[in-house]
Amino acid sequence: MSTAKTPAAGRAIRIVYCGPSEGGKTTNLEALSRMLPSHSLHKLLQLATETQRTLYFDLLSLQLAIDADTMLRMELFTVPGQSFYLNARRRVLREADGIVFVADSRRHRLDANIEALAEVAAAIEDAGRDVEDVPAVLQLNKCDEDNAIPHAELMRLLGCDGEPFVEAIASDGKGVVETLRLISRQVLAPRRQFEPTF
Ligand SMILES: Nc1nc2c(ncn2[C@@H]2O[C@H](COP(=O)(O)OP(=O)(O)O)[C@@H](O)[C@H]2O)c(=O)[nH]1
Ligand SMILES: [Mg+2]
Repeated sequence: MSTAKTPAAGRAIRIVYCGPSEGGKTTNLEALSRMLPSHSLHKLLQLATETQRTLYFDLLSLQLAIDADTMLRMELFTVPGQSFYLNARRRVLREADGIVFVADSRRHRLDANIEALAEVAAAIEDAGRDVEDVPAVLQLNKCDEDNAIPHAELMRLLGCDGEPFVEAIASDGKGVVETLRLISRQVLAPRRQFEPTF
């Protein structure tokens, strides 16, 4: 009997990692590409395939088995914090199914976080979408740093009290899978009963 799974119809689920430069977006994808295959024993996660760098973003393609017969493609992108061209940013955000905002917890990066967050919100609205309607997760990265702002204070300063967040040390792989799990749940839950097991 064949164990081949059929790909789900339609395009891949797209998750965009945004945030200030040097916050740890690329590090998230690098950590996932290392960590996910070791979780492949779990039924829902088949494999993490490739990373590739382009002018505009990093891309990590994943395939998830969402039930016994169906594979779902998921693409994780990063968008550079500064040098990202407006049109490309709009296009990526227009097509995003979910957003992970990677904040840099270091106190001296607070303004950069606030600026990047405002820029993402503006780009979503430029793309004709309502910020409230786009599934989003905040990752508070670099919480290992001495001058990291405690999470409750940082969430308040970002104007994000009550929003879902994950504390992370992406360079150690901490909080990285949790972040993907949280955004996956938000993106996929409305479509079907889905509980990621990675
Ligand atoms: N201390 C610390 N450094 C980190 C963490 N995450 C990423 N970095 C480092 O921060 C730098 C910038 O990360 P990068 O992923 O390139 O940032 P990007 O510009 O958002 O893609 C790199 O030197 C990473 O190794 C973390 O959680 N803690
Ligand atoms: Mg990067």
